[in-house]
Amino acid sequence: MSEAPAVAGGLAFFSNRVGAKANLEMLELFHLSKQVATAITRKLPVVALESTVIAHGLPQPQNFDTALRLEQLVRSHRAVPATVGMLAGELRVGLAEDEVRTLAESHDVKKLSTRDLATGISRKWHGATTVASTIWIAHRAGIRVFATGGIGGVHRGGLPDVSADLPELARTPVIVVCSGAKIVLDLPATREWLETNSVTLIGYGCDELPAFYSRTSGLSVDVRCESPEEVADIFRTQSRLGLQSALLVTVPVPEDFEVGPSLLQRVLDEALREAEAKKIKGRDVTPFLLSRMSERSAGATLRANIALLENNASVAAQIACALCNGSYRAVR
Ligand code: PSU
Ligand code: MN
Repeated sequence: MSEAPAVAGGLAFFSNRVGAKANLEMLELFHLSKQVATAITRKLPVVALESTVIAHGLPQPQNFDTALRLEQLVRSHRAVPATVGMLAGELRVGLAEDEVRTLAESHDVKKLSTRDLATGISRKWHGATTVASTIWIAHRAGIRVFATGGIGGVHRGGLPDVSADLPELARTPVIVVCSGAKIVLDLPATREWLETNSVTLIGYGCDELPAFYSRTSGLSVDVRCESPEEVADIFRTQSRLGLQSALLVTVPVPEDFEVGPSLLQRVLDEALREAEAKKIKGRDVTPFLLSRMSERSAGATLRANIALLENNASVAAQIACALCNGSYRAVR
């Protein structure tokens, strides 16, 4: 059974203590699990996790198993996981296992970006939060570290399609751990967007922006870091300067799971062509491309996706610990 979500009284208390940018009326709509509320109040390391990757990014049953595994990995590094999602219109920060299962297995789970949050609450939807809406919520709840697979970005093709993840990254001061932007996107355009909007790009043990299923992109990062402490130090300085953008920490997919360039190019081209022929639009584009690529690569892209999600959750937990005290030294 799920534990009772914490109420706004407690939130008011820690919003003062951690300096979360939120007002009381807003916080009344946040439902934190007891464990997450306690961790935030005590300033323990917390890692926020998104749920769109569970509901729409990965197929069943791997989606549920991966969601639980990410939480376990965060815990194994002595941080508290806070998976974010919406259940019957309640904005939840920290989901119980049965609630993760609902998001993984129900057919009526909406993909909620920031623009959909109010509608979802009003209509009492079940919803999965994207990178954009998850970091919007995490920051206001007082969580400083977030992990995902790949962020959204500028899509390829004629019609301008820019993920809401990008503008949210430009105005939300949290650490976002990912493996770059999804390969289905226009990576040079996405990199330019981040530069124009002053989002610092860290390569975690790498000099090139990782390209999701692939470790290289030919695009440079702003700075290379080798340890959680180095990332924590830059983030602390960024906070002192009052800079409002996210710190994007990009981690390459583990070598054993990288998808080779020729296979990747083939399945990507096929998926893009099919999306165009079927006129897939808006919020359906990313889930469609990811699932087609997995089918056409006999699961190679899916295995890479899961491996990088797990690795990123571990790195994020180590960074969250370093932000709190600093007990990790080496890149993992
Ligand atoms: N990373 C993954 N799989 C995903 C996503 C990210 O490994 O499914 C999701 C994230 O939730 C991200 C969203 O915010 O895709 C971007 O969708 P769009 O391009 O429609 O903004
Ligand atoms: Mn879009």
